[in-house]
Amino acid sequence: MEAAGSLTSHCCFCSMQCGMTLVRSDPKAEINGPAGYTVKPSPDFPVATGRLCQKGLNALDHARHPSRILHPFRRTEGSAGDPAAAQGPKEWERASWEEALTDIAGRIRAIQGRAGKDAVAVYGGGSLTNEVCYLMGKFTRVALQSRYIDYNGRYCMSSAAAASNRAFGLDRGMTFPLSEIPKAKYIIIAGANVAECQPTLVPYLMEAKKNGAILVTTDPRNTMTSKMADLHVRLQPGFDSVFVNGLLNVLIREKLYDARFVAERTTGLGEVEEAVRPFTPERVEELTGVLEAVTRTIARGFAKAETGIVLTARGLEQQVNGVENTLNYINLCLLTGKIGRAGCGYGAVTGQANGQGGREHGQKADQLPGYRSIEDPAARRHVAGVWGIEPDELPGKGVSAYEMIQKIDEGEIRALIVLGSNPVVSSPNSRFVERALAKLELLVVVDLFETETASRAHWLLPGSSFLEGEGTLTNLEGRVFHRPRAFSPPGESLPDYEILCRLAEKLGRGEYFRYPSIEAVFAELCRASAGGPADYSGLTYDRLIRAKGVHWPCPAPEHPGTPMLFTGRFAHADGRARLFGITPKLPAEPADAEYPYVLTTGRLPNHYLSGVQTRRTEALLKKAPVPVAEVHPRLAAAVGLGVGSRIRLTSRRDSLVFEVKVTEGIHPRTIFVPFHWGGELCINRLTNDKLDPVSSMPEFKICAVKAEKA
Ligand SMILES: Nc1nc2c(c(=O)[nH]1)N[C@H]1C(S)=C(S)[C@@H](COP(=O)(O)OP(=O)(O)OC[C@H]3O[C@@H](n4cnc5c(=O)[nH]c(N)nc54)[C@H](O)[C@@H]3O)O[C@H]1N2
Ligand SMILES: Nc1nc2c(c(=O)[nH]1)N[C@H]1C(S)=C(S)[C@@H](COP(=O)(O)OP(=O)(O)OC[C@H]3O[C@@H](n4cnc5c(=O)[nH]c(N)nc54)[C@H](O)[C@@H]3O)O[C@H]1N2
Ligand code: SF4
Ligand SMILES: [Mo]
Repeated sequence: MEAAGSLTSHCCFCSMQCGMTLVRSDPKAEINGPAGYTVKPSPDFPVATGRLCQKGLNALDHARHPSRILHPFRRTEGSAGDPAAAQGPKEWERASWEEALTDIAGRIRAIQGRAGKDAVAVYGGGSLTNEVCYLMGKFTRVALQSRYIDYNGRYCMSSAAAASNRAFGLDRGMTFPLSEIPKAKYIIIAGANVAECQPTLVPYLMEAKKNGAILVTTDPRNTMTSKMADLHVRLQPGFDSVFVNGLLNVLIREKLYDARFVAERTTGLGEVEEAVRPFTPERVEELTGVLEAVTRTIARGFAKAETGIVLTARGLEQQVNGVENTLNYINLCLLTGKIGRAGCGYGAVTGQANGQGGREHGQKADQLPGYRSIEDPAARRHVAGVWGIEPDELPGKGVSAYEMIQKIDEGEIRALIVLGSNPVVSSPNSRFVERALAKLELLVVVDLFETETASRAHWLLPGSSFLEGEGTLTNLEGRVFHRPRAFSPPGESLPDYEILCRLAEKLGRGEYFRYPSIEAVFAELCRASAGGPADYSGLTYDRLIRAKGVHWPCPAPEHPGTPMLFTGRFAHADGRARLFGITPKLPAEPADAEYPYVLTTGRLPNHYLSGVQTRRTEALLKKAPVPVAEVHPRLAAAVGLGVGSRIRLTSRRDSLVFEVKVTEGIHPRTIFVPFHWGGELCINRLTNDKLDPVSSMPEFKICAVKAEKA
């Protein structure tokens, strides 16, 4: 039970979704607002067992920041000197909700009248609740009747999702609950920096190590995660599939794989044997520099360990070969029979608060709620039935997030609603994105702040923070849980769901969006998901609150939920998992004589994504006020960097200058820059926008650059 005067919530940042208690530390402060509250870890929520990282401890600060947008604002280029404009950011004019929604709906109808329904698109996010994600999809298909919706999870989980769907027939990031980690005797963490990105997962790894587990990491850099490892494999970006083929080669040549499991529960062994034949550990050493003894040791160790887990994240997934890289790591689990039993499994470590649920309920271009395909006639009938429309009225599938931006550039999409993302900072080749968005006839951004994307909008609408919207989220282990509302939205800001429903009303489609409460939205989501892969139909708020979360699938009220997947069968029709033989391919833009270095990008422990929230949090910003490029001493010497020098990085798209940190802990020809800043510090101005052909994931982790002393 909470102490009197305290409230319960969950951190808004990563996929661990640690529980937090908000303690009223200033008795004089207003009760209905975060001003007088302090964050404490909540021991009640089982996942993080009473821990919060720096970001969680400071999570109230952005929500109560003075720059929060508290009213609808309309862009008024010529309104300087207008007294109304003084109340908001420059060039913005404050408006009422009535004016805002009436104008937006009128413009949408005019654009659709001229250019067709698909001229209006929606761009969502993975930090939103399941209920809001669900409504984003329903709003697009039913209120706008457009095919174009996608979300920032395309830049995040799409390669891992596609790989899991291919291999297992189902995508739930982790196939096991976190509580299995301490039972694993061998853990491989590939392209994942969990110690900096999911810090409260570390105690599970420490527990496993205490129980005798061996921990292996692969990364081009030394990170806080690799520092925990028994063996760290320093790979140049783009070489994971070569290295994994080396491991698989040893497993097969030395007959170390689990022949019975492979025969009974998988198909495709022959394909793998074929693909990995050339990749002897000696050959892998020539290609990657990883000593052949290291490859052999890891292959043998993992195969012989009684239990084992493989975790991957964006390091190898955010590449044009991201799906294949991921499939190869999944091969390791399948060949060794390490899945579907205690202490075993594969996990793609989900990133955002609701990165998992965000991709299950219809925000993806080709999906309906419950992780159903929008091209499956039975799924269309079911969901149309729940929504009270004819299946024919449902649009077909749209395109991925970055491809929507390309369609804006080409003029096919003319209006965009962004809710819960900052694509001007987080998209690859972001200069192109800036130019494309400038072509829009209507850009509506629903956010807490005037972000780099919002500053280009025609309308900026004040949405709700994590403290103000009740709903459910699904964490990295597939646990669906309830997050209560702590405070009412400040000023005139509204819960996101209400904004969508009110806009639907203005568009003349209100009859489909009248809910007595947010709980009613969840009940409808559960019905829509019934019978789908991500089946939530056995869940209710009451049950989630009592049980502190339930793992999906949960198809009936009496069903206990499914913490461990694939115990008896995989989700393909024949019950078997698929092995895939992977022939490693080059990245889209390998280093060459003109652009001799590889730029890779990623995260810092104290910032979050496009930085909108954490750059507004003083305690976090002061630890990393600007992005710093990490370079190897040899590269620094080759470029002629001295103490205090800055580095100019130039890709085929743009050129920017950064502060430098020289460190032995990075691959000598690789440069790392974090992506949490906008404008002249936005590393995505340099990144490559080539997409994985299956997942449409951009290649954030590899592009070729020149480096010079600035
Ligand atoms: N502090 C913090 N935590 C976060 C976030 C944040 O912004 N800040 N974001 C959240 C989100 S949305 C996500 S998706 C997750 C992301 O979590 P991660 O994927 O763990 O984070 P990244 O830093 O993007 O990439 C992980 C590592 O991949 C390495 N890498 C680069 N190229 C390669 C390669 O070719 N092979 C291999 N093996 N490794 C490579 C990088 O050096 C980096 O250390 O974190 C979540 N947690
Ligand atoms: N170079 C490079 N680029 C990357 C990556 C990388 O590793 N390298 N990683 C990619 C990944 S994994 C991800 S997930 C994306 C994420 O990139 P973005 O989608 O841009 O992520 P955020 O910065 O979280 O943007 C979320 C926005 O929504 C707002 N917001 C937060 N909560 C709410 C809410 O409840 N309601 C409303 N209305 N608004 C809210 C925030 O203020 C913020 O402006 O970036 C991708 N871009
Ligand atoms: S580990 Fe993730 S969810 Fe937990 S406090 Fe840190 S950022 Fe928040
Ligand atoms: Mo992400």
